[in-house]
Amino acid sequence: MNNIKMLASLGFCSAGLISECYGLAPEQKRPNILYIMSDDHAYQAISAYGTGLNSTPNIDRIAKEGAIFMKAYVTNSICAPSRAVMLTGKYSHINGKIDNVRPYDWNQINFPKILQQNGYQTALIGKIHLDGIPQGFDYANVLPGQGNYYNPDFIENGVKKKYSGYVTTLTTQFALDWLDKKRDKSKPFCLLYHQKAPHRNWLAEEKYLNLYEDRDFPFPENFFDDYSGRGTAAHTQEMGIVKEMTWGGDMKFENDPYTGKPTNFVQDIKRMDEQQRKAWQAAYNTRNEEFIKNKPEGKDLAKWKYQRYIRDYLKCIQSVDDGVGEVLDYLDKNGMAENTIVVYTSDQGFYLGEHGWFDKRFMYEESFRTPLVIRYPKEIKPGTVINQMVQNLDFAPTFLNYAGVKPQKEMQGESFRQLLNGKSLKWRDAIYYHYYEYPGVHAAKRHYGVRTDRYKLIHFYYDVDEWELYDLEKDPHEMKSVYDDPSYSGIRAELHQKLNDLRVKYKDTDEVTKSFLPEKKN
Ligand code: SGN
Ligand code: CA
Repeated sequence: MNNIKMLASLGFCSAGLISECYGLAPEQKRPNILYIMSDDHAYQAISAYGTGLNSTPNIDRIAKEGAIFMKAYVTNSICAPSRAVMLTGKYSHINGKIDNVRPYDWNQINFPKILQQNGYQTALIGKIHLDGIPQGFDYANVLPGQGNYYNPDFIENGVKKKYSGYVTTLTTQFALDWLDKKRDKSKPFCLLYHQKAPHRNWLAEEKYLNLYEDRDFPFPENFFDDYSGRGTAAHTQEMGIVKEMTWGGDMKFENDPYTGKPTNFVQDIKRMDEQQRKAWQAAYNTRNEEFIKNKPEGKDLAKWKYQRYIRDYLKCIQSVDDGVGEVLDYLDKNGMAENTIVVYTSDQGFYLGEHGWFDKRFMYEESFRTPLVIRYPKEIKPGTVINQMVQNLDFAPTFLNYAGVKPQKEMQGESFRQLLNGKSLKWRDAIYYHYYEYPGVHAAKRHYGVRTDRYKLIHFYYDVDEWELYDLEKDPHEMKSVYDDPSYSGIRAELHQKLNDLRVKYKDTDEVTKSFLPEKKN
């Protein structure tokens, strides 16, 4: 046993001694961590990913001055579970937060708690969507639940208050205020700066209400997908832009343009002040009237709905990107850019019309995958591109690693620092996924699966028992399962084996899966 390990095993690694125990010279400054996360931000809507949809110069700056991950994934593509995974470094079946409905246990260990115990100042600002009082933070100013876009409530260290303004700009303002005035500057910090936007139902900041209205966005090539070539799950989901987007909340009509009946209109309208409401009406009224005159049908209606969706969605992202620019400027102005790790990611991906969908949940690529860019000038070369598969499971061990602290041994992710500093290229060759929230909103069936660099095997279960297999090289848009194609029988067997191995490795056995099934009603 070396000296460090011996000291650690004897319990000598208390707060303050940690940096010495794990090999950091005491005089070496531990990095700050600025962890920026938004909600439902698809990688397709970040210009650094090269899809050409919109322009996000500030998020792109993180990628240019640092690294971009081309294959970053989540373990369970839905909001609250994803956040629980990122905090704990453990899969949903271990941390207990399998869906948006079940309670989250804040008493369990999370990486901010460990950082706090090791001399970090920690803060959580914005959306967290986990019930209960956040633990592990010296300062918390969070939205209740999903939060509101306009004049939202925030809960500051347990005290709820309504604020005037737009949620994205307020969240940024609170983050800057904490960085500048509220933290203990003698300590390194870890700030979770988490935006609600661009979550449904995509309400833009006043100044962006007219952005993109003169642009027609291209349709994904599988926008009119008929789901042939796949099993039941793709056929029975309820996340279609045409079928499931509502006239009120999503399309912003006070009355259904076809029946004239009042819709369940945007709830935030009630929170808006006179001026905000006027800006809204000015932006939507004329366009809505024009639509009512034309009343398109069939594919034209589908296309119109898509354009309204994508424009509103992208407007929300513009405010998120502005906020990123403001915090990056703050670091520059205060000489902190060099010693601060800046991460930008989302709680999961999102469908922007691929397969005709919005929302997420499925293991099909656009929701499974999430954007991830990171900057740390001390260790990461500008322009680094990472092609290995990482998951949100890896955040906790990675941040602890950078802070010079050993992760809790039950954590299931791995530090991806080694990929970024080029020290090791040994890495996993497969990732594991498990989604649970069914029956539930959007009706995406329960499933788990494995993805390798080239293939994806998915098992849909509960009220079906169906397998799908995709060759992502030949079929990147996942239009045809080759599970029953005899020429893939070898690959299929290999993937089944890999899936079993991963279920054993991550302790997600059939018994465990069964324990999370809803009780059958008699
Ligand atoms: C709300 C949305 C859904 C969304 C869930 C979960 N409907 O219910 O579309 O899938 O949240 O989203 S809404 O009309 O109320 O916006 S998550 O990001 O929190 O998981
Ligand atoms: Ca989300």
